Amino acid sequence: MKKLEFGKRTLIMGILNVTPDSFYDGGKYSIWDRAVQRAEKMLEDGADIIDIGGESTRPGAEPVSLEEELDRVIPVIEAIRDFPIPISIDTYKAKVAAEALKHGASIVNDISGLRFDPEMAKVVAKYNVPVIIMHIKGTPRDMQKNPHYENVVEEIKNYFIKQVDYAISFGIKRENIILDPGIGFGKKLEHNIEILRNINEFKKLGFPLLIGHSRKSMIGMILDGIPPEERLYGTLAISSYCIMNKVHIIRVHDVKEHVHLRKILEAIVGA
Ligand code: 7PJ
Repeated sequence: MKKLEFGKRTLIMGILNVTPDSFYDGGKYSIWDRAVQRAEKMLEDGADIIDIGGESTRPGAEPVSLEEELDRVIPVIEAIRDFPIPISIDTYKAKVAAEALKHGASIVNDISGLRFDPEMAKVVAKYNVPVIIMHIKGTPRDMQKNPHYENVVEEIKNYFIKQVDYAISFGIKRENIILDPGIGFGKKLEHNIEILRNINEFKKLGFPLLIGHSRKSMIGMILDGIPPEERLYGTLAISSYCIMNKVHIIRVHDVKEHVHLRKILEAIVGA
């Protein structure tokens, strides 16, 4: 079992979309061999984890069928299962998670925080693997339709406490839980900023924290509407902030750039 080591340095999770419609990769890697090539490049560039997803959860995206999602991700997992780094499966479907785990994935990344599929908690408990519990308000289809919070940080913290209890009630071990406030998932720009500003509030809950901000719309909004292709430098700015604040995992498209970023910061402040 490939173990994740937390606390020494921020881990870099490389995003591998196996989708024809993903907002950044734009279908370039939609076919399996392109996905595998991209995974090989991420490994070579120094990724600590590869996160494979077969369904786009960008705002407004339509769900894909179970069969289609399996058909996209399983061949890619099989092709890279012997990599020396762990593979995580980005899905909210228990069946996809179970099949991915059988075929070589060893982390579950659930954007619904174990809520969309009632079987998900059982699968995670059965395979005894780390799980990322993300916060989302609404569903990918409707989440950006005027989300409202009284206190976004408190609401997400309370959600985490509730979902951790839920996970533990199914036999998921505490040490397997990773929390993620879900940048852009039912949040306006001001909410995303508030989350980042209060990053240490989430860490106080005592679980490793993941942040997924890579090339997201909050960066486009701050930078006068630039498109995803131009959001690398903005992404790196937020990543620097995350690394300086000892976030445990950052989920990014651009692995090499982030390995460089982390090396420079470690050279200055110490690993
Ligand atoms: C996230 C994710 C995130 C976690 C996506 C995109 C949208 N999983 N999957 N956290 N985002 N855990 O990459 O823009 O922020 S898909």
